[in-house]
Order: sequence, then C-alpha cells, then structure tokens
Amino acid sequence: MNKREFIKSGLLGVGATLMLPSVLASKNFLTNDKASVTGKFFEQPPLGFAFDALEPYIDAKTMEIHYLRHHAAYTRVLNEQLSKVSVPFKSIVEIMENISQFPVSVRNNGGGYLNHNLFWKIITPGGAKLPSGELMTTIEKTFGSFDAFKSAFIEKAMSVFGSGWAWVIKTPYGLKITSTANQDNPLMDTEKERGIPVLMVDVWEHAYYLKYQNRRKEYLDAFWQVVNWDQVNSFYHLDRFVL
Ligand code: MN3
Repeated sequence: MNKREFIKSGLLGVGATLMLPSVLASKNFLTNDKASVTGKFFEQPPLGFAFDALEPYIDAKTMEIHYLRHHAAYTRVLNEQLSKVSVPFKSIVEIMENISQFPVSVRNNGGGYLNHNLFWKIITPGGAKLPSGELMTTIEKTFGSFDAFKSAFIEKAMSVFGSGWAWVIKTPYGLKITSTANQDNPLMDTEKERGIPVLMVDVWEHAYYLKYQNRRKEYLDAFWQVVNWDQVNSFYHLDRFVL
C-alpha cells in the first residue's frame, strides 16, 4: 500500500470516528473521499444557516467574510500543507492529537480548520437558550451557578491577549474553562490543558470587529443568544476521547 492508498483507506476507515462519532464524523465534515486523487484531504463543511441568520448578534458581513475567506483559507492552506508532509494520519482529530509532529503551518491551518468547524456547530439561530439536564447540573455544580459559569467564560475570553479562543473542555477531572492562542485547541498534544471541546468562542478580531470594533465584551455578551445548547450537550456526552 503506497502513501496515497494508506491515507485514503485511513480517511475512510474507522479511525475517522475515533473521538467524534456523531455530527462530526459525517464524510463531508472530516474528510473528502477524493483526497487520494485531488490532494484535497479535508473540505469545508456547509455552514448550516444563512450568513444573516444570527443577526443582530453576529452580523451577516462578518459571517460571510469569516466563512468564505478566513475559514476557506485555513482549509485550502491545510490541504496544501498536508500534501507535503509524510506523517500518516487518519482524521483531523488524529492530526490535532499528534500536532507536535507536524509543521507549524499544519498546526495553524489545521487548528483554524477544525476550530471553525466546531464553532459553526455550536452557534445557531433560535437555539435553546439554556443548557438542560445533566449538562446544566454539572455546570451548576462546577461553577456555582449558570451565571457564574457565563461570567467565568467571558472573563477567560476577555483575558486572551491578541488572537485566540476560549473553551469549555471535558476532562477526567470535570469541566474546565481554558483558552488557547492563535488557532491552537485543547485536542493538541502541545497544550497543557487538554480535553474534549464542549463549547468555544472565537476571539480573533475578525470574528467581531466589523460590528463591535474593539468592544469584545459586547460580542461575548451577545454570543449567548446564538449558542446551540443541543450541540454543546452532544459534545459534552462524548466519552471516547482518550487523553
Ligand atoms: Mn475565526
């Protein structure tokens, strides 16, 4: 089996569902079965809602540029860079988990690719406005109350200096709020605080500057109006990821 055949069989194999069996494991989400002939290993998943669907909380122009230019560029450059590396991989998650073995260009663009895939999933027009069931109970137990949790998450997101992300991750020790720089994420083996991403927010200026300029806090306050708690709940119940 040559390298291309290995990658193709790997992409289509069970390894692709190692950690994210539900929404993320669909073929369009993680992989592209034309990869072996086109060199296009990963494709940008469809957004799932119109650019203007999150108005007035996230404006249409920001969504359009964010998806069509920023996310598309991470996807394109990731594919270009992966065609030059010899490290085998079966899924984007596996790349993240072994990112220390890849060039920094794969770290930046692969992180940018996956982080936005996740982010588009956890925002939605008209989603449930609060978590429910076990997730809500766990949040209240961990952080004292849902409001205290929101404040802690916003505070972490405000503390990111420059470009990065804030996260809620599921760890063997419970839920934790963390942040990463640039396009790093809590799946990467380069991160000190690792876990299953449950909720995340993009605090790169490109995520909010057109509407909110330097007022990151207003963007973060508005963010709660578009959180897809059903999806967050699904991420929370994943347990197949092994640290
Ligand atoms: Mn972004």
